[in-house]
Amino acid sequence: MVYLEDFEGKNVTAHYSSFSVAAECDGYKLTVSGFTDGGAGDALARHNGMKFSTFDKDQDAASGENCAKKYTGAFWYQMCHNANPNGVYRWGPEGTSSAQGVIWYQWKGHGYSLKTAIMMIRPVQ
Ligand SMILES: [Ca+2]
Repeated sequence: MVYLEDFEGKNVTAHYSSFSVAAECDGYKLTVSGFTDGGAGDALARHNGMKFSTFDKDQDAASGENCAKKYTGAFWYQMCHNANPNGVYRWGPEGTSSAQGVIWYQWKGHGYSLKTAIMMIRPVQ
């Protein structure tokens, strides 16, 4: 479950019935499915099947740029993201530094940095 809060006191969730991360030799590839909307929208769909990228390990789908550097985060970047939970903490509307903050695009767009973003994972029973 992904739990998100904005600076206006609202909170939403996104649930996924399956979430797994592959081994280092597979680039920590993300496999996520079974979305149920709790108001947040499905930002992770775009990231399904992507490897995990950091500023010094570019494994994204964008040739010619480093998404982790460009968006000051580390994530399963594609070209580049609908979610950036490891981005810079920017206290809400971002202005010109769009999409570098704590972003969940399907809820607040690329220009709003969230107050809280928590990803909670538990083993399947
Ligand atoms: Ca790249």
